Amino acid sequence: MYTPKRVITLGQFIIERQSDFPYAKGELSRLLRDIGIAAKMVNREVNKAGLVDILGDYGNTNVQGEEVKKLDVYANEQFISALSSGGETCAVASEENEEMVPINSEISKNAKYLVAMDPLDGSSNIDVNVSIGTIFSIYRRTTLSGPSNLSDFMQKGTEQVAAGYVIYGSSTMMVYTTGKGVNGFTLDPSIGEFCLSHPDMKIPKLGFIYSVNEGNYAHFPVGVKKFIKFCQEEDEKSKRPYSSRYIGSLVADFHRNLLKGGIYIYPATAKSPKGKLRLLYECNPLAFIVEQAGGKASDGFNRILDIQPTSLHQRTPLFIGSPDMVSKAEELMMRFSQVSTS
Ligand code: AHM
Ligand code: MG
Repeated sequence: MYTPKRVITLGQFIIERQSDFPYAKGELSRLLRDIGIAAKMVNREVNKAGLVDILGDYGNTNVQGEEVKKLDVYANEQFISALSSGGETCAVASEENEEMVPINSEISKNAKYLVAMDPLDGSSNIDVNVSIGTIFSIYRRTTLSGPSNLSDFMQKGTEQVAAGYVIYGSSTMMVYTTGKGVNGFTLDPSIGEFCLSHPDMKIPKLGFIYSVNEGNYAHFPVGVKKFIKFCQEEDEKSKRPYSSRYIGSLVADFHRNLLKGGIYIYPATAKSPKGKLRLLYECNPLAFIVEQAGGKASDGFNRILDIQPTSLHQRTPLFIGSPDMVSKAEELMMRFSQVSTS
C-alpha cells in the first residue's frame, strides 16, 4: 500500500519540539517562527536581485517611483521589523547597526530574548548570483528588568539558546539548533513553507575539503600555511591532497562543509590581525551549530564558544568544520605559534 511521505513544515516542527525547551512557554517557538517569516520576505527580494536593471538599481528609484533599497539594508529592516512585531525580542545586535537596537514596542515590554544577526552575509556576492545567507543567534537577556543594555549581549557563545542560518542558494534553506541537534528545512516555493529536508544533521568526522582565501597566503600565520601545505600533500592513505573550495560567502562555504565534511578558515592576517569575521553574529552561531552536528569551532587555539565578548562587533579568527580537520589545524597553530615567518 502506498503511504504518502509526511511533510513536516518548520512551523509544525517548532511546535512539536517546543517541550525540548527548559522554559517552554512558546516564546522561543514564536521567535523562530518570526525569523522564518522574515527569511521568506528576504528570499523573495534576493530572487529579484537580477532584475535590478529592469526594476531599477539599488539606491535609485524603481518604475513605481519607490526607492530600491540595497538588499542588505532591506534584509536588516525586514528582520528587525519581524522581531519587533513578534513581541519576544527585547534587543537586536546587527552587522548593519553600529549600536545595539532596543525594541521598545508595547508588545515587547516583557520580552526575554536578544537576537544577534548578520542579516545578509556575503553581500559582495549578491550582484553576481552567488549564494548568500542570514546568520542569527538567540540569547536570554541577563538583566532582569527595564530596558535591555549592552551587557546583555556580552555573553559567551555557550549561553546561546538557539542559532541558525538561512542560505539563499540554488534552493533556500533554514538550518537551526536549539541545543538538541541540528535540523535543516528547504523552502518549497510552491507552498511558501520551509519543509524538513535534513533531519538531525551530522558533519563527517573527517572531510576532504579546505576553504580559505589563499590570496591572503603571504599574510597568514605559519600554522595556517603549514596546514594548507598539509592539505595539498600527496598521501594516498589519508586521501590527500584535499580539494580547495572557497565561495567567499561564509554561510555557503559552511553549509557545504557541514554536509560533505571539510574545514573553513578565516585566520588573523597582517591586514586583519584579529581576523575578519564577527564573534557575536557570524562565528558563535555557526560554532553552536557545528558542535551540535558533531564538529568543532576554534580561533586556532581556543573554543569559539568560550570566548568572552567585550564588544558588539568584536572579530575573531575562525577555524570551523569537521572535528579531525580543526584539531589538526589547531595542532599546527600551536606548534608554530612562536614562528613569525615561514
Ligand atoms: P561581510 O559580512 O562583509 O559579507 O563579510 C563576511 C564575508 C564572509 O561571508 C566570507 O566568508 C568572507 O567575508 C570573505 O572574505 P574575503 O573576501 O576576505 O575572503
Ligand atoms: Mg557578514
